[in-house]
Amino acid sequence: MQLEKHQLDRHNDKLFNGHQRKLSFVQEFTPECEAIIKKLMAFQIGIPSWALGNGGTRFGRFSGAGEPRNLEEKIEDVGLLHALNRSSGAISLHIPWDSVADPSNIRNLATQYGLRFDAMNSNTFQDQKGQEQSYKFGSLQHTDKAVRKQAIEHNIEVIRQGVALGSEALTIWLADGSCFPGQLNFRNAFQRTLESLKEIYAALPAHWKVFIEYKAFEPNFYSTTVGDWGQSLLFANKLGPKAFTLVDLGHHLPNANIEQIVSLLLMEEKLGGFHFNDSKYGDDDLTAGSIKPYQLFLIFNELVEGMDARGMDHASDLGWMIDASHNIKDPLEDLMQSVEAIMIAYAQALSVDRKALQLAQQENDVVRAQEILQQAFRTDLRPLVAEARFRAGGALEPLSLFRDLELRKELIKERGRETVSTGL
Ligand code: PSV
Ligand code: MN
Ligand code: MN
Repeated sequence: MQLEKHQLDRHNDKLFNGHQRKLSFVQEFTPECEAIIKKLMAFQIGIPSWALGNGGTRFGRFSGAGEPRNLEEKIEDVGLLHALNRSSGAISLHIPWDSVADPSNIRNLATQYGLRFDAMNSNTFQDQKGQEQSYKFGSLQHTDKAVRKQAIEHNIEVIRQGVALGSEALTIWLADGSCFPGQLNFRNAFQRTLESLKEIYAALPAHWKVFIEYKAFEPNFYSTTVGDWGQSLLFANKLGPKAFTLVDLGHHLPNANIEQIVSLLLMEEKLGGFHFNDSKYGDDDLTAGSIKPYQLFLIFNELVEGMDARGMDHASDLGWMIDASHNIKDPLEDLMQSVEAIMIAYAQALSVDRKALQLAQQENDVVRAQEILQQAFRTDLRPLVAEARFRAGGALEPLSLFRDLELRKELIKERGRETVSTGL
């Protein structure tokens, strides 16, 4: 299903005057509006192929109707999102949940929707049908060489598929760890994982990156072999210049200071990318910005500061992806909300008065420093985000257009009510 130009135009025409009034107000009080709008227009967030259906929880799954039934339809969904918000110009695949039978067809289809392929994700946390070795006791860390070999080969196969699609990064998230004290020797597990990662690293094409995603808990509940940013950074440093740490916001112990982690990883030139989501308790995979919007802003504040200090390109030097799961919301609506929240946090971080903040920090003026940050956070910059979307050819209000056109109903007509999308 394609969004028609006349549908977009009608929507934008209807909202244009109100939008202009809000925009002029923001422009009056926000210096550098034009520069912010340009940066917002360039900023794209990768959509995970596994978040286009209702994942449910381990207690149940309430199937959503009209979900994509294959990779082609997932690309169609992300294409629709991108047509609405012009900020979702990439899709991140998970292998083998996504089966790429004909890469050149899939690549052409994505190009038609203006999409590129973000990081490829491997999966050695589940056993697949017909698989020889089991990952019950880990994959790259496994005590049995045959299991490690199988997991290494899978990752190399994912790189191969990614090359065919034009992706340039591999994200490795390992469920490896232990459930009970004494189950494994931490050092040996680390060393075996490192040896396995080295083999995968050696298979990376010259311009590729590998992202090592860490997670403190789940599905192993006593130890995780890549459990935090320290362990991920150790692996990345030992592997070499193409290896980086990936930060998934839901993978920390409660109250971790993620913005500080981000700042130091950037300083070490080892921050590779993000999985955006939000959480209250654990790896909840909720809509970005739905629980802790101030944290999201503080993370972007460090990103903008740290990337500018190193002369990095905001849009292309890191991998920006969402990692979410849906239980009760329409996945496309939820993803639109996440993208919007990320863009708002980014816009607010761009609007921080950096010079004044540096001065306040230098002078230990704690109150002033807080005022500067909160001034940016409490300013409603949604008109700038909408303007960026509008100038890029998107909808002023993507979510209301999606609802007004009853696009989910259209998808149900095409795909039916009983649909199950692959993923979590
Ligand atoms: C693990 O919790 C994770 O965050 C990793 O990124 C996985 O690949 C993803 O979720 C999808 O299950
Ligand atoms: Mn993740
Ligand atoms: Mn996760």
